[in-house]
Amino acid sequence: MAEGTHAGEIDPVLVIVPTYNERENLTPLLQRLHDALPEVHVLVVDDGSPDGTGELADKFAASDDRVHVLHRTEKAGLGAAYIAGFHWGLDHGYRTLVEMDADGSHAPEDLPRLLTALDESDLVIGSRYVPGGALVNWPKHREALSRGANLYSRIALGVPVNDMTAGFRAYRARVLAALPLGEVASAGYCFQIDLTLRTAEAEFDIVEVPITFTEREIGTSKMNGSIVGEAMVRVAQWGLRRRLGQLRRLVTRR
Ligand SMILES: Nc1nc2c(ncn2[C@@H]2O[C@H](COP(=O)(O)OP(=O)(O)OP(=O)(O)O)[C@@H](O)[C@H]2O)c(=O)[nH]1
Ligand SMILES: [Mg+2]
Repeated sequence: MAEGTHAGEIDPVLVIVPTYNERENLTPLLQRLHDALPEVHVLVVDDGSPDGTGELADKFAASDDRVHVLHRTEKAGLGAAYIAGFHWGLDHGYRTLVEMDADGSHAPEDLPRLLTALDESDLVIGSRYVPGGALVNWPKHREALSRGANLYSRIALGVPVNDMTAGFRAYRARVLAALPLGEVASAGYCFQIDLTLRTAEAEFDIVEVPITFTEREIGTSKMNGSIVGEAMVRVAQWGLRRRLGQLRRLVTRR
């Protein structure tokens, strides 16, 4: 057992990868991940992908103890897949839980830096929008949408994080264990804003480390208008709640 590991806790890191129709991307992802970090365990959370991603993941799991698969029956969104993955990871005693896309946008080679930064914090966000962060091949309209969403969220919520929608992150298990995961209803990338806000409000330490984000080369994006709409409405509601709370505290202090 490694130093600092308590009984019942597993030292390896769990990388949770939600998948929907990512068959072509899964093999290179697992290969690169285990080349970069041979020790990490992976949990593929597949929502019954029609293209057979789940079956391919099962094949890897059958021959590699580091690979696990959670099958869910229908496409229920990124947020629900991660919540299920978090519960699985916490139940199995992992001390570090990583979020990572399957589409190659997040470079496994960046993960060691995220994990090193987690020694000094509770949540590490792989950030596109801090010095050293980079975007490769991302269409201008997607970058504009992402930067706009982050600016809007930062102003509405007042949380000092530059890349709140980022989906490449490392959490200490104790953060996720402390958050009311059962209450998280956000489905799309708003899920990332939601958990950032909850982590900040619970006063855990958050740091951002720069990453290079690369547009997917294979497969199709699951981003759509309803995902953007969900984020705009929810962030406005959270922002209002936070501002009213601040106002109330200001008034009652007098
Ligand atoms: N299990 C599960 N995974 C999903 C679902 N929606 C998206 N994913 C996965 O979540 C990750 C991110 O989804 P993407 O389609 O790449 O969405 P995105 O990164 O926000 O958008 P792009 O920048 O256009 O790629 C990928 O690994 C997807 O396969 C879902 O409903 N269920
Ligand atoms: Mg993507």
